[in-house]
Parts: sequence; C-alpha cells; structure tokens
Amino acid sequence: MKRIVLVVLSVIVLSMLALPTVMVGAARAGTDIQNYLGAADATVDGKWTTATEWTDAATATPIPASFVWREKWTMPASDIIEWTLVEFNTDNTNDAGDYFQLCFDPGNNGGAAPQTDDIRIDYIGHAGQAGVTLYKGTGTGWAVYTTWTWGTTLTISEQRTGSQLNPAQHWILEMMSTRAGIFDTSGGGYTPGIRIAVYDASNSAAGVQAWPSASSRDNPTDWGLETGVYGAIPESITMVPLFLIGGVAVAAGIILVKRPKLR
Ligand SMILES: [Ca+2]
Ligand SMILES: [Ca+2]
Repeated sequence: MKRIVLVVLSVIVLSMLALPTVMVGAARAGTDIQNYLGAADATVDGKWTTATEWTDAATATPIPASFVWREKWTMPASDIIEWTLVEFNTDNTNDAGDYFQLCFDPGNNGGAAPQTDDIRIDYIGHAGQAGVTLYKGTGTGWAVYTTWTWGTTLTISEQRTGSQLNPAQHWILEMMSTRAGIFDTSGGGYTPGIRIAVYDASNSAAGVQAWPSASSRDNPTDWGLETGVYGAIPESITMVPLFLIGGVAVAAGIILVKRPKLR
C-alpha cells in the first residue's frame, strides 16, 4: 500500500516537472501565447512571403475574430530575434488614425501602471518608420524611448492584401525586433506579460481590438502571458498533453520496476 502511495506521489511530482510552469503572477488568467523557436526567419514584407512562413508560429488564445496574432523567435546570430505577425481581418481602409500597439512586461511583474521594465511599441497611420514610437514605463505612465534603430533592432512592414488565413484584402503587419534593447527578458526569464491591440479609425464604433480582450495598455497586471519555448512548435498542439502523459507513464513504469530492488 505504501508503495502505491509512493508511486502516485512520484507520478504527481513528475507531472509537475514535465508540464510547463504556469506563472501565478501578473498576467490575466487564461490568456496565453507560446513563443516557439521558428524553423526560419520571417521576411518582413507585410505578407505571407511563402506558404509556410508563419506555420511555425503559435497563435494566442483566445484569439478574437477581428485579428490574427502569431509570434516566433530565432537566433540567427548572437541575439534572439522576435518575429510578429498581425492580420487585422476587419480593417481594409487606410486611415491616419489606424494603429497597431504592442505592450511588453519582461519581468511579468504586473502593476496597475507601466513599470520601468515595461515597453510599448506604437505604430500609427501606416507611415513606416515615421509612424513608430517606442515608450518605456515610468512607474506611473509612459516616457518616449529612443534606444532603438530602425532596420537593425526594429523593423515593421505592412500591406493591404489577402493571406492563406484570410483571402479577403486586409491589413497585414510583420515586425522584426531584437531582444537586446527592446524585448530584454534577461531580468525576468521567458514568461513575460504581453498585450496586442489594433484600431481601425474607419470603424471607431468597434473600438480598440485587444488581446487580452478589453485590456488597457496602462494596466500591465491585465496583460496576457507569453511562454518562451526552446523548441519548435508541435505538429499539433493537442499532441503535447498526450506526449507528456506518455512520458509520465514511462517514468512511473521505471519506478514500479526499480522499487522492488530496494527491498
Ligand atoms: Ca513575410
Ligand atoms: Ca483603417
């Protein structure tokens, strides 16, 4: 009987080790995105350059119908590169007030106002480099942040076109950003808080479309959770739990075999 209890406890401990660590912290519960190692760099040109360009990147959950958001990372040289795809399904109009916004909390320390580790990228009016402004948190708000270089540490490109996810013409944005100076997770590991928002000035009635839904750029505690994964995206996300369950079962089997030898 004691052996059974021991095995059950071992399986529980192994399950805790095998499953990804769930941050009990700043991010809103249930809003997650896995940031997998990409099979290849993206080409930042505002479209699916190849049929597989973004099939190696995970989608945030739960994702709203109004937009698509995927991200992945690669390490072509000495620094990690972050790649972001946003398809704004419901915007096909070119307005000076349109915007894309990404907020990032590297330490996932939340806060009711932007903290000094937080960064925000605004891209307004489809204006290329001139449309980009970065901000850093101050503890109470945001201050303009200028330590970045267009084309080197940050590049954005977009087009109004269709994609294999949505053949109707709509805005598609791609972004390259380096970890150094922008997505610096060195102080907080690989489970940062993150938020994406898009806005169509021709459809102000719909308001700001955000992930997590109805979240604020100014309230990091309510942003979602990104989990950096040192590995490629599984062929099917649904296979992950089966794999882990299989792994635990094998481990438990080893315990069952070895335990009698201790007696
Ligand atoms: Ca592309
Ligand atoms: Ca628009």
